[in-house]
Amino acid sequence: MRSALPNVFAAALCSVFFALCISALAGTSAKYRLDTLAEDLDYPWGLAFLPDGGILITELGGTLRLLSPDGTLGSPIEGVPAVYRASQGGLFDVLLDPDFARNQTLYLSYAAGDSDQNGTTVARAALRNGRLQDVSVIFTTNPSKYAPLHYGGRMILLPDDSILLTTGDGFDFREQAQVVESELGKTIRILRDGSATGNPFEQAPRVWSFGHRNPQGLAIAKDGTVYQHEHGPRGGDEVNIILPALNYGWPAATYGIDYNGALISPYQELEGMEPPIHHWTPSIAPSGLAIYEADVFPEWKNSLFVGALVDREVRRLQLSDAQVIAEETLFSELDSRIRDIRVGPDGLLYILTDGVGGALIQVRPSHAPSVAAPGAE
Ligand SMILES: [Ca+2]
Repeated sequence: MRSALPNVFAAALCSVFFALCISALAGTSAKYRLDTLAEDLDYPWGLAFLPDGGILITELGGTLRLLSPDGTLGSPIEGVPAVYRASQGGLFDVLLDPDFARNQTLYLSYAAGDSDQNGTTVARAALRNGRLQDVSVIFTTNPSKYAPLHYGGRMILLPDDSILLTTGDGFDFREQAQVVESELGKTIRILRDGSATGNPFEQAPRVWSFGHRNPQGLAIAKDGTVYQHEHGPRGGDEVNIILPALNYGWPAATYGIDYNGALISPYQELEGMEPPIHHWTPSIAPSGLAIYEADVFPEWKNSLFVGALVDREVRRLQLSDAQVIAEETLFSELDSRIRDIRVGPDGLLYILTDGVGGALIQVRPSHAPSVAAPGAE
């Protein structure tokens, strides 16, 4: 479809003005092309790669779609539990069970409830004969809240095959992010049957870490490091490394201010609270997070890829020893709000653009032959 030219002019300039260009260039960007694999998606939000090469895609309105290995986009899969679709609420992420090939089991995160009482919820189901069966709710955020805002909703598997889930602070309930017993503004760790053992807080058995605002990015590196990002208010979007029992500060410590300009806290950092490893002011509105450790794009190895809704682009953060040493803007030619970005089992990047008419975009090296894909040019 579209290709990016190598950044030869910048590279030439930087050979002259080397010192000025270290952080801007650090690992001159790879040459790539963008192919549209699926389009006319309705607010796509998350995806999962199936063992047979298919891709499951969630849509915020409460539909789950299958992009078959032959490139056909299926009708909504039957059996998805009813979601609370309002404002930021709806169907969020899809995560495959580690034994999916044997048990066809997957997990969906979504907003459930009504305008008085709703919250981030996780259901477990089996995808058999093209529909979801044996659906059971294994997690509901306690307490519920009323605002249809700030749900978090991203899931990953930890190395012990338990599920890590982000929840938001519910917007009107930000102080609860500092209350360990509340499941608002937390990362939650549950076993795959919804039970919880081995977590750090006796009084809050499902809570893994606290002090979060609205995390919509979660990724785990091969070495087990868990990266997360979260929306700040006005400014103060953050990237964090998540460890159990730690306090990530919101709203006691933040680099952002309130939407109306008011100070939320006089503190950007506080003793006993984990500072972000990277933060953005003004906000980019991050959604979707991938860590690139594959070999297809050697220039991008050991990078975080962060989707940006407001900035309509992707930020690549070059890592060294789990620290961000450089930042690069990519894929702004899509001119789209970016909802999710993932690394496929093939080592390629996959991007979901947000909104009505959202698309699944594949990023492949520009020198590699394109596979037959619907919408590819
Ligand atoms: Ca923080």
